[in-house]
Amino acid sequence: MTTMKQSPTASDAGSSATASFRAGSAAAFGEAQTSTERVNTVVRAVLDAVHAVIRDHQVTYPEFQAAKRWLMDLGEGGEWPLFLDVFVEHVVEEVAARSQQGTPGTILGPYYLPDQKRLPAVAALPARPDEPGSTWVLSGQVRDVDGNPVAGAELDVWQNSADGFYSGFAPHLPDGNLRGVIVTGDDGRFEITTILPVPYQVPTDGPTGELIAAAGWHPWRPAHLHLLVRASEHRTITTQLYFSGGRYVDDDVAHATKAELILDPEKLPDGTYRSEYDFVLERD
Ligand code: MBD
Ligand code: FE
Repeated sequence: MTTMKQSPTASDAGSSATASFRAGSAAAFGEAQTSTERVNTVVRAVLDAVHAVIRDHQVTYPEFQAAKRWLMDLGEGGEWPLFLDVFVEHVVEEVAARSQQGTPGTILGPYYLPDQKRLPAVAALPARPDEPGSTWVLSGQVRDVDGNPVAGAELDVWQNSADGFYSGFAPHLPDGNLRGVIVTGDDGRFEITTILPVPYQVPTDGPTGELIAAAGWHPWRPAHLHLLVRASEHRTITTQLYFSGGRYVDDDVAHATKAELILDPEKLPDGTYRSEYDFVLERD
């Protein structure tokens, strides 16, 4: 047997995120049916913007070659999903949000995995027997825009563990850890027991981390719980919940926080945390 890899690397996360994207797990949004005219318009505008940067900033040949090398590394490291979701997705979401009602959405990110364990309305997320972290119970109700409870709605949730990694993208975590699909009861309610997520650091040992360091930025996202909330005949909400006062909640490298998505959990005498949050779905 070969030795077990202990510390997760950028390439573990990167290649898994690329494989998962190719396998269609991000097809939540579907892929564009596009026209020659649309490609011409949008790609022309992207190229024009790049050309303008080169002119305005007098980009040199060595800088052009460094950019080419870095882009090649980004692909070879499997980090296109990570890079695009951190630095670009928030604007795509901002445009999509203009035509959406109900609970605000935010970015999906690179670490969603479909087909996780289905759980009843009151459930604990799958975790290791000795899962480190502070116990957190998130309860609430899924309603439609008219205030009616939505029975049988699915909350497909995922988060990092206390050491900052996502299962499926780090070899030391069991598959399905801190992931699950909670199904609301007749009253639309749910109660999920898990641990508090922690801030997420973009891997520093890959090309995205190399760029962040080279530019003097920081690689952190605030602690967050990801959710897809879906129900038949309703628009699926892709969102995340954050924690007030938490590190990076006002300085997310991925620019994906929204005031309406920030929780202030109550700490109980036994040291556990509780939050209430209701989701509002619009009809298809
Ligand atoms: C994450 O955990 C994440 O949520 C996003 C959007 C990008 C990188 C890592
Ligand atoms: Fe995340």
